[in-house]
Amino acid sequence: MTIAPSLDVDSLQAVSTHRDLDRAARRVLVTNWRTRATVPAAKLYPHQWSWDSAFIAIGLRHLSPTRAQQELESLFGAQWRDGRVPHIVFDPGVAMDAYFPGPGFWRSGSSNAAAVPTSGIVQPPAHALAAWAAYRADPAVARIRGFLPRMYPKLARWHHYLLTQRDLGGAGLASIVHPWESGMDNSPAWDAPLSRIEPMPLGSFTRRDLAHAPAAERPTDLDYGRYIRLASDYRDAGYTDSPSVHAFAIEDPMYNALLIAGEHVLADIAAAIGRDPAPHRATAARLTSNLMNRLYDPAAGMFFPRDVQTGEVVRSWSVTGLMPLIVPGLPVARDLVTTALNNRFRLREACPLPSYDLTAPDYDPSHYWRGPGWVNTSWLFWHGLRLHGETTLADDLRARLLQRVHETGFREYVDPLTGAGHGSDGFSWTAALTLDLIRAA
Ligand code: 9WN
Repeated sequence: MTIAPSLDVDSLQAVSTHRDLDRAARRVLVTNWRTRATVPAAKLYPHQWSWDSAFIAIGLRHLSPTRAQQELESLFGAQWRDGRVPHIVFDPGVAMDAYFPGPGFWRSGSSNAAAVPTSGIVQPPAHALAAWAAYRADPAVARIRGFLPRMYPKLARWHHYLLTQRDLGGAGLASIVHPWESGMDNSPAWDAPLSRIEPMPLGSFTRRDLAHAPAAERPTDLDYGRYIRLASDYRDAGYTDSPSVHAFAIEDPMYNALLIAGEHVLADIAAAIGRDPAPHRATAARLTSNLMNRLYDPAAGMFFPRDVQTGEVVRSWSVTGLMPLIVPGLPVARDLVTTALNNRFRLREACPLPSYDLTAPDYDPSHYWRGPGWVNTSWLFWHGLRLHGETTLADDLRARLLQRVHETGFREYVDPLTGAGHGSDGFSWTAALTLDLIRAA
């Protein structure tokens, strides 16, 4: 006689919750798909964004491995001749003024072979991880499409750009040169370095974001004035990278952690297509040691960004400082987990992982990157927990994230303590990573 495995009430509920969520997540991804890529959110972000596409591909692979590959291929189709992957690829079919700053502001010209209009700054390098995930979803299809042999040189050039042109501190780490490049635009970590920037006068530009999101949740006009000043100075310098051009230059922990994790993956990709993986492994090892020496504070058990202009560490407890958990072999993984468990981030209760220190006086649960949680950084931390054998914590985080999304919907960001949803609804990476978490069981 065979005995059917019994499921308790909680497990049965989880199964049906996951089935509903899975269906709803797929619907968001289908709705937000345009001709060759997915928009982050239909109204607020009507073009293709760089690191969004990486997270979207990680989820999209469960729906269609081919589409996941196309998502990355279309982004890299707009790669610049110098190797950079622009943070926005504009859809020429969308009104020029639907998003500010649009193509007319950036004037990317023929910087990429396809002459597709793009922005001129970059975003965190999550793409190698995404490409490997898309490949592994269906290696046979990927092989027929020649996906890895086509993507590998592009990914390698992208990393090369960051490792060379963006080593502005000369210490072997990549620098971001605009808060938008961090992906965590309005993080309190950027307040001090940004305060040195002369803002562009109000009235010299028109914001579009406030038509789609409450002003109290978005960056202030003063912040925007500084964002636009930095972007126009970079543009007017012909997008040249040098410490004299970049008044804002930061070595960011998450940015570099993604680059290191990406180099590990590039080694795997190189091996899979018969190329030499050794240089990527060597780069990953060198960068890990630079990350530890430059950005880790052992007394705090935390990574902090470093301001390249002043040489000083920015002691702001932003979630970026926990993200190096995604680095394979990180020597301080356990200490980082301990930090995530303390009152500042409350890993066991707060969900998604707060973007900023819950105990800070300026913690704000509904203000862009100044407190609320995002599913992408939580997903990265979950990935890091699994990588370092913290299975119980990883499973617990996964279950609570899925429950949160079930209750709140596919929102852009969420109050980590109350679960109140904010920003866009039908947000693509929330849906994509939810799908991935469901399928990870
Ligand atoms: C500027 C698209 C992007 C995300 C960023 C997020 C936000 C843009 C904005 O939206 O940034 O790039 O207009 O605020 O901060 O992480 O990639 O979803």
